[in-house]
Amino acid sequence: MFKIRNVLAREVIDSRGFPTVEVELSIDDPKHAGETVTGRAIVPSGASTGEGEALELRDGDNKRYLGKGVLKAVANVRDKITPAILNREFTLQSHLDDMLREIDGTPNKTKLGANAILGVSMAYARAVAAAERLPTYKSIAKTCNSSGVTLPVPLMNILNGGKHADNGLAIQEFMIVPAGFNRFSDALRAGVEVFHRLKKILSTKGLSTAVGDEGGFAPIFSGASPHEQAITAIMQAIQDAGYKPGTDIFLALDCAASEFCENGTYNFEEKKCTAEDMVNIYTQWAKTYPIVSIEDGLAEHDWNGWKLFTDRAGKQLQIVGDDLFVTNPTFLKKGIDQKAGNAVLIKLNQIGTVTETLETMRMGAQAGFNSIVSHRSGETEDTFIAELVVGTDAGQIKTGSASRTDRIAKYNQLIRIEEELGSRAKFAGREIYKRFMK
Ligand code: 2PG
Ligand code: MG
Repeated sequence: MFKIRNVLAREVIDSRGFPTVEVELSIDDPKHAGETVTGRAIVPSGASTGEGEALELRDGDNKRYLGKGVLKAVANVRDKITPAILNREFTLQSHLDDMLREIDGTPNKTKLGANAILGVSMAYARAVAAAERLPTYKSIAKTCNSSGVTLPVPLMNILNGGKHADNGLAIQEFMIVPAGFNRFSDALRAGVEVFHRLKKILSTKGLSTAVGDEGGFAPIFSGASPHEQAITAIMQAIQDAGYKPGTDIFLALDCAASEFCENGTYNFEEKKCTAEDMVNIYTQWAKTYPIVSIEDGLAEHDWNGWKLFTDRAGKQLQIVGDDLFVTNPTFLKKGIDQKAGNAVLIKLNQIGTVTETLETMRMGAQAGFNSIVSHRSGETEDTFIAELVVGTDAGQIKTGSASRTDRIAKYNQLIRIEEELGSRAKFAGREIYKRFMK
């Protein structure tokens, strides 16, 4: 039983310079009567958001932060949530989260805002961990009955396009997947080395080495097939760093295809493409390059396209639903039933509570779907997702490139966790993709 003693919310700034919600929540310290322990959390924010995501409440007051202030969400924590939970006792995370959902009362958290609700939910998880004298990942592992010792394969977005850059690439994320290592820290080192090699390659070609929202480079490739130019530059970088593509390091894409799909037609490299054209492009690439995972290859309403892609390539590729599932059990169930996708991207703020996030992951696991715990393009120093990915043994994390502290903070926390776990730490490694590698 944890009694809530204090809740504080404030407006802070994220990695894109936009406001977001931070919450501090204190509960009674079970070890010292009369004292409290506090958990703190900051909510992230997306740019290529799925339509089905829970509401991110913004003020719309153009006199402050171009309308993007979150004072309404902060006020909702202070005036609506706090009075309902203060001095109440909760045994489980789900009890608090159920109550938060009840106070809101809408399916998409439109009354209070998912940013208000999630801030409280994550801060509570952290406070409970503090009360239990456990690191947050261990406390999460207790909540979901997992071993909590699996370090994830990092999906590192070293080349940015789409809505996260200004370079004309339709595809949003070109990721390296250093899965062929024995330890997380070795995988991360390899990924970072490839990032530096890529920088050299791009600057030798006279291309920009400025970075996009997630810390990956955002060069403008001119001429035909800019996407394949991006992929071959990365392949070269892997080799230059002394690693073997397809053995040590694999590739992954997040196409974020909803962003370049208009009325069922995909605007791709100056052509109008059907879903089948896109599936053909992806499967061709997957034959040529060591791609293990493709996220949002089709748009969020294109269920037929998703089914076609999964039918054609679901045995060779991890096919990840982000905008399609929005971490929501209802959409994920539809995907499982219709055989659309075989993996789910997990973003806490798409659904708005820790409990519902865990529920989506559990549902995915039961159906044989992989889960990839993910950052948002607008991030902060908060490292909750590093704790979540280890605590749930999910095995994969997508948290950006090898630059920008908002991304690196998560990797550094994973380094600390790996060290703390010592010989108990297991790196998820190639095992995660084994079923796609026959
Ligand atoms: C995505 C994410 C994170 P955003 O599409 O997967 O990389 O981007 O947060 O902008 O939705
Ligand atoms: Mg995505």
